[in-house]
Amino acid sequence: MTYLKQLKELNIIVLGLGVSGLSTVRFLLQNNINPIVIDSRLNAPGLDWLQANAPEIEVKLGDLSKSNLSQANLIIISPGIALAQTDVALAITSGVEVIGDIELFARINTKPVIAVTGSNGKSSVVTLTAKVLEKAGFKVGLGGNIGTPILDLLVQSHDVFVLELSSFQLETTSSLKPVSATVLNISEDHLDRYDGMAHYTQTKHNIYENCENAIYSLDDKETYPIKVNNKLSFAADNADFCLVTQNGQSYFSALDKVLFETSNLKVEGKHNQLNALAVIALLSPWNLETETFKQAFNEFLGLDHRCQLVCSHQNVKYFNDSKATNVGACIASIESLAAGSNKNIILIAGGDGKGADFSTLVPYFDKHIKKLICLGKDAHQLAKLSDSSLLVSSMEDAVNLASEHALSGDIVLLAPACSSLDMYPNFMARGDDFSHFALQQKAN
Ligand code: UMA
Ligand code: ADP
Repeated sequence: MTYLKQLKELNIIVLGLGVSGLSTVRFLLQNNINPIVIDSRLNAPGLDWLQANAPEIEVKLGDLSKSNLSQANLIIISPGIALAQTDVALAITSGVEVIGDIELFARINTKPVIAVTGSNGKSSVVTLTAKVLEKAGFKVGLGGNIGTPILDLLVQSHDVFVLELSSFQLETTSSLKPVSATVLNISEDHLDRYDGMAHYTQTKHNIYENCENAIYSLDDKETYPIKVNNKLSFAADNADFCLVTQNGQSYFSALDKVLFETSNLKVEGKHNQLNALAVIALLSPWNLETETFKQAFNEFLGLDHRCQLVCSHQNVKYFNDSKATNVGACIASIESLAAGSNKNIILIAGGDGKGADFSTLVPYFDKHIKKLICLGKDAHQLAKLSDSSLLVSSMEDAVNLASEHALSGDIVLLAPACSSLDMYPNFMARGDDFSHFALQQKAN
């Protein structure tokens, strides 16, 4: 019996009605399976769609303890809800199987998969990987944490899937068999959900289970795969996929073969070169032409809200890196824009730190930050770390203050080291707000 047929026999709860929950419901309905839908929010995002398109579906909203999760044979849980949530944990103890949408996809999908996780660089790496594959003529399904829920893509025909996976999604995924998989890097994130770094790291390592080729960062021991036979490393130096210098020029190199100059990669910064090496490594089982990588690298201009130049005004550049939602990303951002030992950056940071220890930022603040402008829930915690810090209560004040302090040649950078959810619906809305006020400086 196929897994879809087995599902028809089960009493299924879809828990969470956000982007992935709604996609799971749609997928089940397309296959004539009617789940019960439960969400702790009274105004769950997918409610309008459900009421308009499938009013027959039973929906329970509010307090999960009143929803009797243990009545199900299978719960398909949204990534935003932890397995440790009391009612979910009780259901698991009473024998209910709990999986996520990625696991459901893995049990049904028959096409090759490339899977990417890590604390930073996931979206950049999956997007560039997909671009290279498309250039080579493949029909690519790009989804997961990047925003397109993967079950939406399963209904279309694809040659290969490229998945961005968060630690939340990897908590509930066990059947994925990626051709290549990577943990790009590990730095502090989501410590409000995990019992420390070891727990967070271990969850990320689920991506290597059953993978054919494990791609890891030679410079980051926390990414080293343990059980996989085929391992390939990437790093600036001495790795299977690395950078080499010839006649004063820097080149990408793959398994001792020099490919092409790194200047073909149009996105800047060392972290983007490492991401590009990871892309080349992930795609090594496909044996693509070097020219294909070169062309795709030339055409990839980066994603919005990732170290994106918004405008330049009186020789001050305004960069939106709203996606720098943790300490590691903030450091990468500062390092890629810093001008030697000049303190040329006015940094806007703050938001919800998700339980992170901000102290690793101090050397970067001391070396490169002219003024630190802090806002949001954890503003005070960040402000304590620099003598130059100023507190504000809105993005408008943050950008205005930054502009007052900026001199010709300086950079105003939004790289919050925090999630946006204390003030905005998502990191895009925060980035748009910053860009709006940055452009207003130009107009004034
Ligand atoms: N929530 C409740 N009650 C519920 C269900 C959810 O309060 O019953 C809350 C969650 O705690 C969370 C919010 O609602 O704060 C959204 O959770 P969700 O599981 O409904 O999220 P989706 O809308 O399905 O979006 C999810 C991913 N979100 C999370 O993991 C929190 C999206 O990643 C992803 O793009 C989408 O699935 C498609 O796969 C976002 C994200 O912030 C971008 N990811 C984190 C990150 O990148 O750091 C992991
Ligand atoms: P993710 O999807 O993991 O959040 P993104 O590709 O969206 O990663 O990049 C978010 C931010 O993280 C970037 O703007 C940059 O500041 C930082 N970043 C990207 N790649 C790396 C990397 N390899 N190492 C550290 N930081 C990175």
